[in-house]
Amino acid sequence: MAKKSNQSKTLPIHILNGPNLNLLGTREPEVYGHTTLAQVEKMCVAQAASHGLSIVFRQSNHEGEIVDFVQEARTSASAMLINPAGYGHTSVAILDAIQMLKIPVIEVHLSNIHRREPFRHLSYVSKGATGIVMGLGAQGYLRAIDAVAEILKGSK
Ligand code: CA2
Repeated sequence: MAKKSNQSKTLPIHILNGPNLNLLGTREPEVYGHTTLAQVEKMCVAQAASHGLSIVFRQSNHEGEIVDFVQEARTSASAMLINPAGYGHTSVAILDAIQMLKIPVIEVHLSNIHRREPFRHLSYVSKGATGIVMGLGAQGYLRAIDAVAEILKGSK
């Protein structure tokens, strides 16, 4: 009979994407690039696997659903990446949910929100984030996964 391993498997990294990101790659490529969200997901799966990690990748256009996803991460994720999209600039509810997490949280933005319109300069989510990656396009998700892998390695 196969021996039971006492090595516990790391929980997946949850990657949450906010409103309109389902349309990524189809409009405003000069701001957000040509990569679709499905392609970003594939890239994230590969990057996480290179660190021996797995991901759960989600997108929602609904604030309450994103709050539900964040709450779910409390017990089923080792870390969370979140591109809150427009809700980053408005949602105290998403910030409140993030502040209940005890895992690393990396906020990701494709664009550098500080080079854009003043109303994008404030992100409520930033107050609850361990770290922030912005302005690197889809590559930013991969760098955020690298950061999380490093943090999780250090906490083992
Ligand atoms: O740069 C980012 O990642 C943003 O989170 C993207 C949000 C924007 O409201 C934030 O200020 C910065 C917008 C996501 C909209 O997604 C689109 C996808 C395809 C085409 C146009 C927009």
